[in-house]
Amino acid sequence: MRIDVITLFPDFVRQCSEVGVVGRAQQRGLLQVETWNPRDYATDNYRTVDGRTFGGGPGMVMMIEPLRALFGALREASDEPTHVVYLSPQGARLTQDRVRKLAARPRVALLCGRYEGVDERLLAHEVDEEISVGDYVLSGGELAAAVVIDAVGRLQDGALNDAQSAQQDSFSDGLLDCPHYTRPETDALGTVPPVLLGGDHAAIRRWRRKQSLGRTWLRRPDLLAQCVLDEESRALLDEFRREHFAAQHLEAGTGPQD
Ligand code: 4GX
Repeated sequence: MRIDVITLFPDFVRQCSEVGVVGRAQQRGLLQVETWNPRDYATDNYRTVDGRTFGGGPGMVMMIEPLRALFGALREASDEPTHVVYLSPQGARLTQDRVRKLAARPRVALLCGRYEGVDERLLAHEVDEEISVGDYVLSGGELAAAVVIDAVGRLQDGALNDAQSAQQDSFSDGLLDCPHYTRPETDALGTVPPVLLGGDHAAIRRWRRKQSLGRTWLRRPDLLAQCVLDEESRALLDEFRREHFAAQHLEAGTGPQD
């Protein structure tokens, strides 16, 4: 897959995508990240890319002309159609579902806005999808683009090894991840749940599933509401809830009848 990033800060975006799993995916030729700087397509001596906002008020807006020329060059340079994404808080929330759909495309372009954003006419003409990484305001689209590159890059075939397999991710089944432990077995901070030390793989699978369900119930009831649970899952979640309430009552020094 190829990702083209349109940004006034190409070095920053490139550096973000060169580390870890996604950096390795690039080295292995599974992912190609290229940057395009609107400043290179400005035509005046000052290489202007922004203008004052019509209607008054503070802030600057990224102008049509450099971006029109840039998109012309970008589309000229690609043999396949490019799916263009604009990163902004007005977009649809990025979910693992959207990540999967983007990851399946051969070419995606990420448009990073600075200042107050991009002239709306350019957006209407060039952008296929507007995405937000969350309900907060960044100072530009670059970090949001880096989030998309990371989440999409690690899903490319061959990017993850077996241990990291995307099958094991939280969200792959719509639930949060279970807790994880490593050596030592006993520590001043506590002991590892005994079931994980026993080698009963069916019991371990059930424990992990139960923790995933329970944590999702406690922390993200909105996600749980989206899940269709089979009979085993419902039983495991019931078990988790009963244990959770029992532990709460112990903590409060009261019984369920109080
Ligand atoms: N998820 N930002 C875009 C420029 C901007 C300003 C106003 C449209 C209107 C963001 C996010 C995000 C900051 C990127 C503002 N665009 N992007 N930028 N949250 O906060 O994606």
